[in-house]
Amino acid sequence: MHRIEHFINGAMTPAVKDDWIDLIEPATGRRIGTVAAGTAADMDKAVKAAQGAAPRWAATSPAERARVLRAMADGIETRMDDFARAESIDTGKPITLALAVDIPRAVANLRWFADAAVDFLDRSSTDELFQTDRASFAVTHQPVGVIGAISPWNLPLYLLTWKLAPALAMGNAVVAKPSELTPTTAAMLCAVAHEAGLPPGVLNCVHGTGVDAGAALVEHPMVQAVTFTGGTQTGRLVNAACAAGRSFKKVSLELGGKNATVIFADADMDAAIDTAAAAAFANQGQICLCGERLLVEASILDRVLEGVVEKARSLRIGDPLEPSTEFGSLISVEHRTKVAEAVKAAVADGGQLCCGGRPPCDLPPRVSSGAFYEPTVLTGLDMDADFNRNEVFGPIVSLMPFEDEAEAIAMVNATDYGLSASVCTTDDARAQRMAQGIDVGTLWVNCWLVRDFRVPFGGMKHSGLGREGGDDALRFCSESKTVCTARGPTGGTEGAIPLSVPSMEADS
Ligand code: TXE
Repeated sequence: MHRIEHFINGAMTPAVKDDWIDLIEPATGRRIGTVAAGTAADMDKAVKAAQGAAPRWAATSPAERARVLRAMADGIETRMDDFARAESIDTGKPITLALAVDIPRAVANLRWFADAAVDFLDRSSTDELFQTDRASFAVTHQPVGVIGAISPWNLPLYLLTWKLAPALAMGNAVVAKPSELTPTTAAMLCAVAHEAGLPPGVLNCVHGTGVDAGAALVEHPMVQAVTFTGGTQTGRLVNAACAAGRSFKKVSLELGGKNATVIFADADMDAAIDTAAAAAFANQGQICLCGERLLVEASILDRVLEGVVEKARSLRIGDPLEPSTEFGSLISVEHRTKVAEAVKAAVADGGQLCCGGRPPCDLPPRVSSGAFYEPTVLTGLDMDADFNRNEVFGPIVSLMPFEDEAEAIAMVNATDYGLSASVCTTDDARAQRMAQGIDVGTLWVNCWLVRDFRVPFGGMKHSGLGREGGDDALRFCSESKTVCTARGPTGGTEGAIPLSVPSMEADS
């Protein structure tokens, strides 16, 4: 049993109120510990600690900040197995996935942004200098101050470090609010940061529910920017709160998706089926980029259906801590109920279950009470059925036929979301036309979930606001300031717009 406290000003800190949230291992249903149920009072302490530490950290050289971030990455890497085990226990994901993706990616986030910030600030000092005959302009990027980072439960350490690495590397102090369902690796990260020499107050972590701790972070007047990954409804509340205080906060929202995988008859069929199955079932379907819709050219529908069902049935479901397990538990019994209800409603709407649609029955004894749900394949639903429009966030895929490119594009776009899509085709010109027509932040051609740190990541429509990754993240974590210096003895105002005209001042 472990007990997780807040991390404030460089130390594990008891909560102001003696309130605790039970931590449940989703794969077993057992209580494995407790986490502090933070309140506005805890958040205020953390934000003030961050505010106090921010100026010194901002004044530290980018190279020194990069050194500390790399030391944090090393600290996680040396404890890779402990981190992966903790992530698997908290989330129910297979430990092999945590070892192959979640934790290595957290290490890479810290290392990549450490170097990227140095490079960005260096490039900016030469690339963002502009001259006219009247003046020279220099653009600088200074830290924002205190950044609030709110992260979800599906990829806990991966997404937390994705947010705090650019923030810290650019010289900001951070207050993190990890998901109350999966706080363990965040607490371990704070210990690693301390060992790595991150000065007290630069990274703080307050645990607790979204409505208490999360809302208090977003509403705190000393927080200048909020980066949030979570559900679309919550994102709406966060966005409103960021505009409601005395000043506008910068806000970055990575929200849900109802992504489609599109398979044309000319695709490499085996590879396309692998891509569609991975997109549907990875992390038990709990990734915002998962493909819950599978659009298939009508002539190959039966073949793709057969292939995806075979993949779904072949996944080894079991104890997430067993290295042979490929498919683990959902995040909670409550979430499984939500997923099961979405499937029930889909069947009532005319959908046919081709496999899955229930919890597995032959689980090993240790995990027999876990929140498992079989990989599920549905067909026969109309494009505008609820299931095909709303994010379910579970291991379910709905197959639908299309006749031609135009129909495929219309179907991909027929949701309020616009995060990502995958198109499988061997026709490059067709892939280009699809890319033109589809409204998403990321389109994959003949692949899924291939990522590169340098490219922007985010969604259109209800999938979010802004972009993270690469320079976009570094710009979000800084304020641009332009210094315009007059050239020549006249002060450079000759011919300039006469800003001192009273009527213009009145207009502005
Ligand atoms: O997410 P929430 P939930 C989607 C997915 C899922 C649904 C709900 O469809 O079924 O969202 O999941 C904090 N102010 N995604 O309820 O509530 C919360 O404590 C500030 C997609 O778990 O959005 C947690 O730290 N913060 C997704 C974080 O927000 C608040 C990943 C996310 O929780 C808050 C997860 C508030 N008022 C769910 N309320 C993705 N995009 O990958 C909650 N939080």
